[in-house]
Amino acid sequence: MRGFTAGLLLLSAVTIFTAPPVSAACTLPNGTFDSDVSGWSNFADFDAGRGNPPGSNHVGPVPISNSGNSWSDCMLVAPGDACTLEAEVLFPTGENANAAAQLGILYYSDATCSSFLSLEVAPGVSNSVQEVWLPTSAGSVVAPAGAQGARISLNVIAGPTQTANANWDNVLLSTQPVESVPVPMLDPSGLVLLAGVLALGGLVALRART
Ligand SMILES: [Ca+2]
Repeated sequence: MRGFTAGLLLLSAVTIFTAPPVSAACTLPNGTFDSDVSGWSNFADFDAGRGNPPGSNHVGPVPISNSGNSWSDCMLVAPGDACTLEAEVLFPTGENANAAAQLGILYYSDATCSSFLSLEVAPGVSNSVQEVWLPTSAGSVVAPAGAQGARISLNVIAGPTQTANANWDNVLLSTQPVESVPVPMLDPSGLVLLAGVLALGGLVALRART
């Protein structure tokens, strides 16, 4: 019985230490804008006609040579929280070139998102392609040391000659544990085997010389 209990304890310990980290912070309310832009502020403007499927967050018009952001409400995070961040963006027709959009996440050192800490962004998306939903991803984003709050940023950047507009949809923050890059290493038995091969090689070389 003691052995059985010890086994259970060992199994529990193994379960605890091998379970992947699950971040409660990797959830974003209303990233699909099905019926409104609740949970988003600043440039947040609901567009019922556009979307993939219908319903999206229209950001704009952003003034010439400026940038405008729609921000999600402040989310609670903890240092080390790792999530993947992705979305889709569409530039309407009739926009001049030189406008762009960029998905990002802002981290704050407080739970009300008032003290900015750092920013992670996806590569910028050019508006050279219009009326097409373009996927964009910031990949895996990790809350830095000291982070307590975070906001998603749906950014639109206007060029020097015309205001800019873009629609955002399917903003998704999901649990994605950061996988460490495996370092190629030989295990001890491999090292023994390697030592044996080297010794044999040396022996063969010596015999060939004599
Ligand atoms: Ca939608």
